[in-house]
Amino acid sequence: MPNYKLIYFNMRARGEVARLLFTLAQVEFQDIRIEYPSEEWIKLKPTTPLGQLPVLEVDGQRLVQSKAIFKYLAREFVYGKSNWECAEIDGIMDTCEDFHTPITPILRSEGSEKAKLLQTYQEETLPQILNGLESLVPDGHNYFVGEKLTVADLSAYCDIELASIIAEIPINELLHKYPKLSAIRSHVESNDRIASWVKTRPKTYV
Ligand SMILES: N[C@@H](CCC(=O)N[C@@H](CS)C(=O)NCC(=O)O)C(=O)O
Repeated sequence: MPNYKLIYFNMRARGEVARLLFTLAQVEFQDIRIEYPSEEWIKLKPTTPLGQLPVLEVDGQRLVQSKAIFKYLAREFVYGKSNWECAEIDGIMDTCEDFHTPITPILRSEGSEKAKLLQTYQEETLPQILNGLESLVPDGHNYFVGEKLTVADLSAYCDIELASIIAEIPINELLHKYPKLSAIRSHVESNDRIASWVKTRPKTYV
C-alpha cells in the first residue's frame, strides 16, 4: 500500500471527503492539519504547487486540487462499476462543487454586501443545487449511484453540511424538503466506519 499523506487545514471543508474515503476503505494515511491562519501556513504556502491546500502526497509524489484527489482515491478504493457509473458520480461531485464557489466571496465580504451575498446563497443558490441533487437520486434507491456508498454520497454529505453552516440554516431545516438527500445523509452517517470517524475526528467549525 502506498504511503499517503493528506495535507490540509484543520477543517473539514475541501479535505474531509478524502479523509472519509480513507476511512471507508480502511486505508492508513497521515492526516496533516495546518492551522489557518498561521505562521506555519505562511511558510508552507510558497512550497505548495498552487499556494493552496489540499495536497495529497502518494509515496512522495504530489497531487493538487481537491476533486482530482477525491477522484484518484475513489478510483483506488470505491468508484462506480462502469465508465457510465463513474461519469454519473463525477456529475454529482461537480454539482457539489457549486456549493463551494460562492463561499469565499461571502466570507471575504462585510456589512450589507455580505448580507446580500448570504441571502442569494440561502434563497437562490442552495435551493437550485439541492433540487438538482434530489432529482439525481434514483427513485427507490439509497445511494446516488449503484447499491453502495460512493464518493458521490460522501461529497454530498460533506458539502451539504458545509453549506448549512455557511448559510446559517440548521441541516434538518435545510433538508426538510429533500427526503432523498436526507436518506443519503442517514446512510452515510450510519456506516460504522464513518460514524466512528465522525465521533473521534477533531472538532472544527467547517
Ligand atoms: N480549487 C482548489 C481550491 C483550493 C482552495 O481554495 N484552498 C483554500 C482552502 S479551502 C486555500 O488553500 N486557502 C488558503 C490560501 O489561499 O492561502 C481545490 O479544490 O483544491
